[in-house]
Amino acid sequence: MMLSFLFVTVAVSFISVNGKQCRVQSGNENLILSINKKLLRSLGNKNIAPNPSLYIGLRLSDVHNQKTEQEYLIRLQEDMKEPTVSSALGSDSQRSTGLLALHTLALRASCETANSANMRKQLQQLKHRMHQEKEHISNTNTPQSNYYQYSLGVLALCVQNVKVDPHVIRKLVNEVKKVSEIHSICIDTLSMGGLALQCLRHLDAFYDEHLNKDIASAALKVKETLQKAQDDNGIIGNKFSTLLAVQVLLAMESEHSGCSKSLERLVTESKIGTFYNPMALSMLLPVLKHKTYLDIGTMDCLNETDNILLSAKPAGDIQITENVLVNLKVEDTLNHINPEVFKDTVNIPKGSSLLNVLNALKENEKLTFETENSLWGPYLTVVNKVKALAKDKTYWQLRTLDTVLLEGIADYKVYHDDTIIIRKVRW
Ligand code: B12
Repeated sequence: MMLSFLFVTVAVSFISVNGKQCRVQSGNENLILSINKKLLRSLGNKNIAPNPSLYIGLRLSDVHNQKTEQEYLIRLQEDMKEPTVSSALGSDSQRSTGLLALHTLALRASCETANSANMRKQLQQLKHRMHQEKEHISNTNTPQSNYYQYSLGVLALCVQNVKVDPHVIRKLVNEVKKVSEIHSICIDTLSMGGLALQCLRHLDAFYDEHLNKDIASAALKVKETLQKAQDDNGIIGNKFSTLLAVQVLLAMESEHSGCSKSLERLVTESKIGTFYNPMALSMLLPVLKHKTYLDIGTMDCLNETDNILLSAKPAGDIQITENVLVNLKVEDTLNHINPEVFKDTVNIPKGSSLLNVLNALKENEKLTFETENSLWGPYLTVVNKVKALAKDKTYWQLRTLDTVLLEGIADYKVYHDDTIIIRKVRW
């Protein structure tokens, strides 16, 4: 009896000591502060719709610039009042499930509680949307949006202790179990599912034993799949999906989670400037602060600091003098008769983005294209009048000769002799 007590004590302390290892090593405080400042500065762009993820990332930090965050919250609230969002393709559409969920999480991160009229309305809307999503899955086998957004919806309700419809949960559990078994999993989607499931584990009083068991085993499956996907350098999927995967490992922190190796890698990548897209920064800052989206539910906004000062923006890049040659091919693989849409070589200043390349061709009246604004930046939707739309489950894939780009048109920087292929494919 005494021996088994001793064993339990030792085992528990081993887990907690090991758990604590998933922390950024000391000496990186200035790096983390500079990331916090970059994210705060990114709020200044008034030309694009406010992004709830950026606000959430900042709220999960332990240091703040209250005025900047407060002003952004006002912009977010104004935006939430808009019933529809305008699309670059000319039609007004309803706000996506993911955006609705992120707005709800942002509102909670501002410490608006579940009883406020504002929040009640938001939660009601989200519950209704999740019902529609669930029906859509029943009828077509896929959500109206995608499983990443479906999971975000569950998460946003769950962190506020709102009972999520068991049928909605069941669909998430099934999907997570299914995708964990297949080879080409989308790590981001699996991670968001894992966060939602981990949150649901704390709401077990709402559900029967059978569902609780399934939630726990699906959450474990996510953790195991992420651990299996982790490479020797700590990358899980790719550099960007590692951001969310680390959140999951942090949220499920336990013995040998592999979390610290990936966290260390994120620190290294941060030092070499891999993460500059505000969306990536908003997912990076919480994990550097050892926080996850699950922590939003317990935020009380009391005794917060207000000590981040934003000095003038640091000087921009050095003047570019050199030019580079870039080959661009546009193909519509779904058009078997005439797949080649466009082909040319462009002479462009070094350091240009793929968007700069497309703009240069547009200015010379060689090519036309359209984009739609998204949380990650401009999303390419139409090239030379050929549309690739979500409703048809097609998209313009950005690739080189042998790899798929890890960034969008505004972020990817072309280099000399680069060959970019923009290919219409199905997803
Ligand atoms: C689902 C998804 C897709 C779907 C979107 C279709 C759909 N309706 O489901 C498909 C397969 C088409 C797709 C395409 C691409 N994706 Co994608 N995608 C995602 C995922 C898993 C979820 C997006 C989402 O629903 N967000 C929630 C909602 C609320 O946000 P949203 O901004 O309104 O969502 C829309 C946009 O994000 C847009 N979108 C999707 N991917 C991308 C990528 C970029 C760069 C941009 C600007 C927009 C965009 O589609 C979303 C749905 O309408 C994210 C993962 C993540 N962590 O965000 C990756 C992610 C955003 N995608 C990524 C990438 C790289 C791409 C591609 C550039 C891949 C490629 N080489 O072609 C292309 C975009 C090309 C283009 N035409 O501009 C990266 C972005 C990393 C970065 N640094 O920019 C992510 C983070 C995945 C990853 N870890 O690598 N994607």
